[in-house]
Amino acid sequence: MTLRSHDVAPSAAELLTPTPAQLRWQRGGLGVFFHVGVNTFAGKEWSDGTLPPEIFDPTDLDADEWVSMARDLGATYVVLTAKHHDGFCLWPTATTEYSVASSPWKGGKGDVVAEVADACSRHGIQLGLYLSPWDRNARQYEDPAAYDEFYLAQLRELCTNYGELYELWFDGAGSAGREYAWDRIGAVLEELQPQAMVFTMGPATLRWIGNEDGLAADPVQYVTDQADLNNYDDDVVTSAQARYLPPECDVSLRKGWFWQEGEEPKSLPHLLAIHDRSIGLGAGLLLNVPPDRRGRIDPADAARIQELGEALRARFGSPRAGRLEGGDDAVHVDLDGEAVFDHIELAERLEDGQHVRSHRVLLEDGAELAAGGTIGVRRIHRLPEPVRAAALRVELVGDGAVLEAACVHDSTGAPVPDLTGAYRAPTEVPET
Ligand code: FUL
Repeated sequence: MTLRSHDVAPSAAELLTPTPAQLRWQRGGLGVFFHVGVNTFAGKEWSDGTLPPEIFDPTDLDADEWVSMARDLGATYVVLTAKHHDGFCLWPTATTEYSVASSPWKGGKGDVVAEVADACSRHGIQLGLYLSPWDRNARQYEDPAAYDEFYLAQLRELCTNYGELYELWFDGAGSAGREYAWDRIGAVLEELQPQAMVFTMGPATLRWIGNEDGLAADPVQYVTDQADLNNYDDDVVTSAQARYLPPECDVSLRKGWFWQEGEEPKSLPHLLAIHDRSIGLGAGLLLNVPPDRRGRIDPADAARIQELGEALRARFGSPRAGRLEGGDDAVHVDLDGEAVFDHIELAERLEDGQHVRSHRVLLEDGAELAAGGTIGVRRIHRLPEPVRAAALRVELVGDGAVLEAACVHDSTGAPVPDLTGAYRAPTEVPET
């Protein structure tokens, strides 16, 4: 499979620098994923397109609750599974009867995508949509030319009827070896949603981090010529030329992506570790919080998300910004008087590409506080213990590297991440 640029024939240099939309997305950092559909009502992670639409019947669907939870957590966007691999559409599409229009929910007059889109505009949150290329219900699927038309029609509906989209999530699962009409898909996006970010496949502007654990690892390179495609096999997408393609880390609050009876949310220390290993390393984080059979957030999940929001605010809510002085490869950071801190946050200037290959943070007497590889849009170092200092020195290695910002945080009393946990998301193909 081939990656293509979203832009019309960008130059080689342009390929290595972010578009304004990519930079905006990177600065946004955190998103919340909502997996909901027929699977929610069948206790399944994947289904094969034969579950009856009648089982989709949330008793109390409240998209406002979902989106306000995301906003309170500090997310800048949400992504909703408008269509998962089973083919069931959460909007009343003209392309298939396998949709909410054939369900009892709201007498077949409901539209989950519209409810989430409306809640997003009320709460000032951006909307992303997941439209699975793999479709196990569409009778056209085995006829690629016919399926391409069907899929393009679905994409047009989503790109036309729900306002500005922030991200299109093209999930690679189930699609190994299959080519879709990416040129035409790219043209629809150019025409209808030119600012939307595109996840991993086709005219991608983002790439999957390569696991479903929510974990990046230093170095986090924004320029690459390949990206992993899905969690279940080794398929990768490659492009002839390396290009700017920042990573998104996706992970579910629970074991599964869809709400399942008996599953528990991850612990707060685990979620904080995920935060530090994704956002803290300059990647994006898309955290899944699956609505339950009522169409509400499970109370245990809602409580954990609230705890997470409070913990993040306790750690990062009152930054002390530093004033940067001096040269490009050794920057003096003036903290405007003595500060006690146990986190240091750095940001690199990215407008003309990612340049920092390694860096160190020192006290004025030369004692090293932290060191690492890439910085990118944000790099957070947690110190083993609090430090008192009025200034720092940041040393950068990398041609053209420029430090854009530095600040410190004091997280005294805030919960600590559990960096010892060896949690891995399942990589076996789910039962259908
Ligand atoms: C995977 C899918 O197979 C899962 O069901 C889920 O949607 C996850 C985000 O992506 O590839």
